[in-house]
Amino acid sequence: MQTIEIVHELLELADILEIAGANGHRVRAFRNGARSLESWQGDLAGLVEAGEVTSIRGIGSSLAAIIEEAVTGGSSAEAAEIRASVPAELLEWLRIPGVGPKKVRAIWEGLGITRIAELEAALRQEQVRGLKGFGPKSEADILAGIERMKKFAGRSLTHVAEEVAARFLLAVESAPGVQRAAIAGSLRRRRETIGDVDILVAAEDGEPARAAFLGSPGIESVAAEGRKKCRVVSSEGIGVDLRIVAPIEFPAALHYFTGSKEHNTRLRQLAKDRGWKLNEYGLWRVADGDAEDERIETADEDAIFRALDLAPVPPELREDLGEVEQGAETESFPTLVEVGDLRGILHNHSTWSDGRNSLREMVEAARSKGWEYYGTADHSRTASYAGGLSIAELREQRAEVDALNEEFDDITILHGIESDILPDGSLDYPDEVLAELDYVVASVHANFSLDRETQTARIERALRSPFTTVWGHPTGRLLLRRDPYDCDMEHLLSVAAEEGVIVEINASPHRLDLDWRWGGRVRDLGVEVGIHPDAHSIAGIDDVRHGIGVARKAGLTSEQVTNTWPIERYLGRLRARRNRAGIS
Ligand code: DGT
Ligand code: CA
Ligand code: CA
Ligand code: ZN
Repeated sequence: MQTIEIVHELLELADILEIAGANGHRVRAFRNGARSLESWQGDLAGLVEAGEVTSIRGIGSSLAAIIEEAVTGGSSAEAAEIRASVPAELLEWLRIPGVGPKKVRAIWEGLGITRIAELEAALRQEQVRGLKGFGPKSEADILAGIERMKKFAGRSLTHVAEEVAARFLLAVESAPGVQRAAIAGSLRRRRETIGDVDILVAAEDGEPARAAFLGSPGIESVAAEGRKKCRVVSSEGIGVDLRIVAPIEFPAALHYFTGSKEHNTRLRQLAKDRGWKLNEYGLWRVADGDAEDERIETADEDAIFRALDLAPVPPELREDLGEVEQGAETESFPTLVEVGDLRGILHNHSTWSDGRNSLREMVEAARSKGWEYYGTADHSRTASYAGGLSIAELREQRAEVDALNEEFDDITILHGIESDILPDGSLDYPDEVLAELDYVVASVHANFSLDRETQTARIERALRSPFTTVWGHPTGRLLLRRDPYDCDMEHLLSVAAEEGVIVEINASPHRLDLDWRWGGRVRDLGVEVGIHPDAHSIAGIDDVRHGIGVARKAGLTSEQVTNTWPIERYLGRLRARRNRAGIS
């Protein structure tokens, strides 16, 4: 097992212990151990060999034994004993949003049920509200959680699907005879969640590609192993489809398997209107009677669009949300923003609040990418659970920012804060403190369930503050976990436009928020957008690529994305926002 897998194992054991009613010390020891193992950087296998696992802070001898067994591939007696202490079905309850080990224990103990179906029945029969700590509201919440879990069942976050896709692509790409290999489906369209991964291969002889695919590492089970069609389930639990086509079929197949289904239907109709036929094998002139249809040569996907008198549609836009009409009216689509366009990143965390790397390490990482500016925005004081900064700490941090700016002449560090939007819509520090900062990301982190009107008014107030530069993760959704809060987005986007507030595309794969579906509104209003990684570690910085996917899906060019701008223009943008409000 890799370190990260061991971390997950320890966290799961902690959950099981808590469900089993183990004492709090022991549960905490597992959680703390997992956390310190996660942040520990070194050669774990070497440490195990030397018998020095307990030298990691927070790892005692009992945890060390579990880790040692996990590293060497064995299974520890203690882990097995913990697992045996509760029915395994109970662990599935933890996938219900809003249900943690404490609730699982209480319901299991109170009603003696173990399966989710039984839980659902108990909730509907109002048996749970009688248990201590529960009421009609929590019953309704858990039921809603189960509904959501069902709705999301079988979908995965993009960063996980991406990793799986890369592994299988690598396996088939180098197989003998493979001329082209590509990722298609929702992943190529950069959807925010992925049902399954689709991989397409062009080869005259598909056998080597097929063998390479089925021999790829990380396969849980094989669902189909046909000559041209294979399907496996990866060890991450994600379905992976492989289609093998002849090289001449590749462009049409790539178009077909990229989808969306709705987009395909529109194009098939356009072909039909001309007496043609478009399918996964090609574009055809339909012949009369028994004669064979005649293939219309299309060297690549673009040629298919051109043949149908459409400008080639970028994959991200293929959702039948106006792209077919647009393609018919224009010669070419605007060039969508790319990762290489970025000149800086904003909204990042450091060890000053809940980040895992120091501010200096984060800045060094941004420098090494060649970016011109880096904006730090740790949590504000109300977010005490995330180590939010007091006024004194904010000023100390300013000193570090100044020193780093002094030290580096190839990158500008901007001092910001991610200010909680308080329940009444005010920001988290007095004006004179906010005025000391270079920028403010205003975000909702609590009070998600206000009614629509109150929530809208609350956020509007924050957007109208002259100190608010950026509206952070605007809808508040957590993909596959939490729906957006109820508010009038349409109105709030117009407020952002009016006030000159930058609307964030939060690139964390758990958020991808602003939702790309607001792209049309954003473009109509001329709202400016910032693609921000919300990085909590150096590795998190690379999440910007997911944000780029969202921005492309929203149809945005680099011009509308503020952090593609040169530093002077960006600083001018920050100044203009403040000047308008008469703050210097
Ligand atoms: P997913 O996997 O749910 O995230 O979404 P997709 O879009 O990847 O869907 P998937 O994997 O079922 O199929 C991949 C593409 O294949 C899909 O986007 C369009 C094409 N396709 C699949 N089934 C049909 C169909 O019945 N009709 C048409 N026109 N296209 C289809
Ligand atoms: Ca798919
Ligand atoms: Ca599929
Ligand atoms: Zn946040």
